[in-house]
Amino acid sequence: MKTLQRIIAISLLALFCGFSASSVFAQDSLKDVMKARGLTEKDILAAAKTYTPTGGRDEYLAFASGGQSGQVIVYGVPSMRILKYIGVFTPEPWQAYGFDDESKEVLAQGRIMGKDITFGDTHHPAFSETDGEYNGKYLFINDKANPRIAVIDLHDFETKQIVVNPFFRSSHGGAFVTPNSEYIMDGAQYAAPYGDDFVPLSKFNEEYRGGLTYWKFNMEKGKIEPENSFTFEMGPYSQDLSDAGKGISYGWGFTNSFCTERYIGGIERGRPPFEAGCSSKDTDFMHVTNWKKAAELVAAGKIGKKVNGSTLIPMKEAIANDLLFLIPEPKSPHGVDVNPKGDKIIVSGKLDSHTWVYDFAKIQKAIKAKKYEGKDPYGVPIIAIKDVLHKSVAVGLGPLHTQFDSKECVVYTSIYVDSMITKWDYCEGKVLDQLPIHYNVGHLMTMEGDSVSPDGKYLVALNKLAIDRFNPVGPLHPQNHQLIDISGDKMQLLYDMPLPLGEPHYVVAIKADKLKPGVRYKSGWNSRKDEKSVWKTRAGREKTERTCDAAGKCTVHVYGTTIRSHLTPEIIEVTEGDTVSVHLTNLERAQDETHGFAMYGQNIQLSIEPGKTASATFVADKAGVYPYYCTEFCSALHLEMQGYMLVRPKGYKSEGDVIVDGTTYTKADYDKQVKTNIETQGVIDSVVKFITTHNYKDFPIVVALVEDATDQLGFAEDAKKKAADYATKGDWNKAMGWANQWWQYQVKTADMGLRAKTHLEENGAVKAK
Ligand code: K7E
Ligand code: CUA
Repeated sequence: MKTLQRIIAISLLALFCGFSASSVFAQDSLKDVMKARGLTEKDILAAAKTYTPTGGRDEYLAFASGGQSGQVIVYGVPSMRILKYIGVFTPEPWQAYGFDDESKEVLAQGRIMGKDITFGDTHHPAFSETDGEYNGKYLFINDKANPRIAVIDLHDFETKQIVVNPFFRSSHGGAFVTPNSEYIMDGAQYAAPYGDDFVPLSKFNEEYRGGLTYWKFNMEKGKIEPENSFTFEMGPYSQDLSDAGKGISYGWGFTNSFCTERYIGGIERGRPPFEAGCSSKDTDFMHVTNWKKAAELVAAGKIGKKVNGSTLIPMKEAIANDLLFLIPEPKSPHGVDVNPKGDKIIVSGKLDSHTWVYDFAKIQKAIKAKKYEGKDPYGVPIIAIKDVLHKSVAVGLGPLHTQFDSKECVVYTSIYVDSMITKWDYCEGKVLDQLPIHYNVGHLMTMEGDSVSPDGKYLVALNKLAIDRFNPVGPLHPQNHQLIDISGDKMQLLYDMPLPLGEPHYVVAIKADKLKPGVRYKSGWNSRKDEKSVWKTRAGREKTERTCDAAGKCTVHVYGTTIRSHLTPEIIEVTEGDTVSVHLTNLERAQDETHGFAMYGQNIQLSIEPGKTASATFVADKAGVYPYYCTEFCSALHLEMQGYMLVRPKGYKSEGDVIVDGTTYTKADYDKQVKTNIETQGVIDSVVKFITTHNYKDFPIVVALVEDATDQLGFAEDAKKKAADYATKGDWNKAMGWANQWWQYQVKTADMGLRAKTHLEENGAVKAK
């Protein structure tokens, strides 16, 4: 691949040079370029703050919800370069997510009422935390349309688990974590009856319910444990988003809600629509829950009942045990955010130009004194706003979400209607700065902004509309993520990034050096289960097994391997009607040497990263010839990485079926090839000498390359032996074939050796003493 890349790069360069006479690329002074491209000094400054030189890395990695794509989008900050899409609720062919057997099992965990749901409306990603700091281990994200939460392992950026909420019919209010990821908070939005039974809308107030689930997360196992999770039954209000308490509010959770009018629409029946009925009251309710005490009571068997393998805490029990309270909130609120210290809770009302700041100490005081202004229709105590409000600040029209700065008391609130970001001081209650954005911002995000120690530095505005910001691409516009410098007193807009995959509601960013993803799996690894695959196959142990049951149903298991540049086996023979399971183990240890596997007409595609074992199961229901091949351009002879699956008709009688080579070779051909190989070995030896006489062990990249090269050379030895054996027998075709294979391994060794040598030369390696 590298050689080809080089050739391609050179041709591209030639193209550029040929056309560059009138373009900006030929200019060499900054002034000329600015003039040619119409750039101002401010543009250049913004560019300098985001531009990441070739080969450079970003300081932060952002994990954005992929909205309707059901995926997660990973990009760097400040460069805003997209690095990865992670398949979560939706099949993603490149990663073979939803195509290999292993990931199909993960997606199957998200089935609802027996149906495959291959779409997700992802909204809120959240990092796992330790003591309120992002620990870089896991990412959680919800699916609003189908009440599900997924767990993504940040060791390999793969989705490992999906859980379906046992009570809700939607899940807007996930995923928000408690400070040690003890629990993942997940609120319903659309009230519905618990369970699958039909309940008429006339029983809305009595039998429709909202709720808040605390999913138990086991950090060691990296798994959500539904059996240890519990759900608060709540009134049929539209529970919106949540945030967990921290610091002095540790152990508590806050969930805002709207439509506490409990209005049911019916515009077609002449009733006012939802939007009118759900915005009639001046205030809605924030739900305050004591998860720590609830967990203890559930564990002690004092409250809760087991339903669908999980625990439900009926409202009556929550009220009786002081676990659930309500506090009025500004009209039609959206989002709730606890400050890093944990003593203030901030809520904005979409239809109120004010953002309200609550004081946790005052909330505690009211609860202790049992000082309530009344109860809601379900008996939940309501704490009076005047008893707990710290400030109410006019921040702009249509305020939504709030994020925190590294400076104490400083926050940023997204202003939807006014299309701007307001920077303000929630301690003093005064506005500090306002910046227009483009257009209609939803969420916003600061670096590590949900942790107990936000970094400030940058803010990303997740704008709902892009309108005229990018080259037109038809009626469906990309989303616009705008990068804003917040390091100074005044916010400065730096960059517009189009995101064309769905509407990412929220994004979280983590310091890049907190992530330590691997580059290879342990050999023969089932990555989705994170254990050794039962289909692991070693080099030389490839085999095909066919077993039939009493009814005559037959299954063929192919235990295969991949390594540059061949798939083993290269011929698979099965009989029409067989169920075929191809299990491929990637024998590579080298970084970035992924192989793929696709086959004609079977909807099969695998992504087999170094060390991984992946499987594809299908029924070979039609006799015929099915070529298969590697789908990643892994090496110079990648195109030769191929094979045939032959599906014989039932009752097929072999006529000997001897394979005849298209070309016949002689001893002279063989001798010539061996001579080439010996010369190639000379090149390898000189490269090896260069490497080993330098301090290559100080360069981890080179050490890895050397390991890989040694590996390949080991295979070369084996091929060399086979060639010699066939030569002694005078089978020149096989001798020639294995001599060629010996050379192929040499070429791969030389390729890696040269890469290692270049790296040493470019990075100032010195001669070892
Ligand atoms: Cu779009 Cu968080 Cu679902 Cu606000 S939510 S914008
Ligand atoms: Cu392996 Cu292409």
